[in-house]
Amino acid sequence: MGFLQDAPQLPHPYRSDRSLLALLDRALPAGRRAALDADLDALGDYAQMAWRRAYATTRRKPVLTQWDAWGQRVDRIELTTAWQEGPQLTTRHAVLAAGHADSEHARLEEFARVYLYHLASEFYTCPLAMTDGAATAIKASGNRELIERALPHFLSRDASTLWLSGQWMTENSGGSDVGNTETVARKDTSGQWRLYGRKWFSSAVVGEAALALARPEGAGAGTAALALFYVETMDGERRKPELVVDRLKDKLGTHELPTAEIHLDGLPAWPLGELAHGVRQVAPMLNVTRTWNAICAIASMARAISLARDYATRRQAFGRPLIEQPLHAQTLANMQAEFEAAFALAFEVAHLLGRVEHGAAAPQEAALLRLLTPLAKLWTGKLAVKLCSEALECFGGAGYIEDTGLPQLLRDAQVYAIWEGTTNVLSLDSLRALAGDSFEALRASSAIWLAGNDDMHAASAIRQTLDAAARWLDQHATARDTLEAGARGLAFTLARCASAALLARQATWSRQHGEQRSAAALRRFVGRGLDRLVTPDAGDTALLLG
Ligand code: MFK
Repeated sequence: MGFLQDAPQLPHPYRSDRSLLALLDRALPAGRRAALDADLDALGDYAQMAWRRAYATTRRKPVLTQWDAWGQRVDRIELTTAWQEGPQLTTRHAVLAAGHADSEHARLEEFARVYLYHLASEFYTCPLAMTDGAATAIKASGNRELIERALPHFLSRDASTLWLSGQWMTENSGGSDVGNTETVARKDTSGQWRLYGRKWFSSAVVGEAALALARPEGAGAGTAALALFYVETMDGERRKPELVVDRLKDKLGTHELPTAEIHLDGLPAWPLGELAHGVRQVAPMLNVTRTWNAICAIASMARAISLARDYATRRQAFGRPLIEQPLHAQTLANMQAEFEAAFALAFEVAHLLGRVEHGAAAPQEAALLRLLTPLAKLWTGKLAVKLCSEALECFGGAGYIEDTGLPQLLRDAQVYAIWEGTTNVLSLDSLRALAGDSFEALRASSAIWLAGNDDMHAASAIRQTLDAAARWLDQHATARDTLEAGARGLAFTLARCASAALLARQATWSRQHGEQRSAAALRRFVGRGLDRLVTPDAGDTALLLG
């Protein structure tokens, strides 16, 4: 036998992740930090086992059986192994329950778990995200009856009582433009609301409940007339007959996730609150699932970089390991710097969410959270694709071969930029946030994050770029089309500034603890430029599209 290449090995996802360890050591009180360790260690063990198992087993997809042998409609979905393990594992480690614990650190502690678990979960994290979002929206509605009925199930620490919730918004007529929703809510003769319509992307159809947008019969057109309803999908062991699973989607990635097209044919439903402004009511859910999206995106980046770095120590080319080749080392270091900045932003959103929810936040932090949530979601979604693609290239041809497990990383990463709002929809959402006082909150917070950091070049680049963004906003404040056309550039600029300032805060702390890497990440990240502002020329755009 000739030469055989060593496969990449996955270092322990928790114990080897210096970014996560440093963040938790910095942000959590010692007692909470210590209490978290066992769950994170176990989830890291599971992630490492799942990566090894993926090598040894043939990948499967969920299978929908619509009819049983006797002609009965059953719509049964057989799930893959990680999905079968999901309820036990996630309730044992309190993945969802942790996020709703009575502490300002609850969300940080939850999302540390999510970050470690996500890649091993085969996207079981998708229905978990929606369940978390539904719990948050139901709490925000103040609907006591629903809070008492659903939350003990959604946040259960016991797999036998766990319920998952879906989020049924997307329809053929309205993906981003949810205001086009065609699903109708109609009261039956007994006064029970029932939903009629077709939902086009339902990723948690295996769940026991869902939040669904529908238009009460007779209400007007548009977003404001939509209402938000709570539904339950099961009648004991059987799916309710008023919920019909039409088919499972054939997707580019996330193959283990049974995304379905469904019909609602009179499914009983209960309004969360008033029978209008459903999008406003579902917004807390959207902001939570967008946070999940960002954390899962950085988990994909961490996995891709971890494997590429390990492989670079095993693979020799031109007489030395790849990691000693200057250009390869440079490529990996650039990836690491971009990742560390995105990591800082995504976890700041998680931590802020907990602080705001528990009334521990300073007044400006709620406005800051409103802005950073879409920024983190949109930027990490794009960056995950870029870094996973770059990581595949680090393996040469092997990165293009299915049974290395590597192409799946890239295919799955593409979903982050689409789910829960595309990059453009999120860029426009950041304009919504900027209409309030979130820009000033970002400026003030950046100054706090930069305090004590001795990287004067980084501090001045961040300040100057924020000034340029403020000027850009002023200049285009009344030209709505230009503002929208440049919204992506603005959003990337603000995301990069916020991330750099957060990285500076981490670097200051890390230096005090004898660690120089975050400072290097900051220098490298800022060196790659913060300003992505553009003022598109409408005439050129028209010419290019003509
Ligand atoms: C593993 C990771 C797991 C991740 C989960 C995966 C799940 C996958 C399944 C899906 O992808 S489901 C589909 C996701 N779809 C979307 O995310 C919808 C994309 N479209 C938007 O986000 C639009 O911006 C939106 C529908 C929310 C609003 O568009 P409109 O129709 O122009 O509404 P409008 O009038 O601007 O906003 C209505 C109200 O909501 C306003 O409040 P008021 O009624 O008080 O004026 C807005 O301020 C408020 N609002 C909108 N977005 C908000 C928000 N409030 C807070 N936060 C937000 N983000």
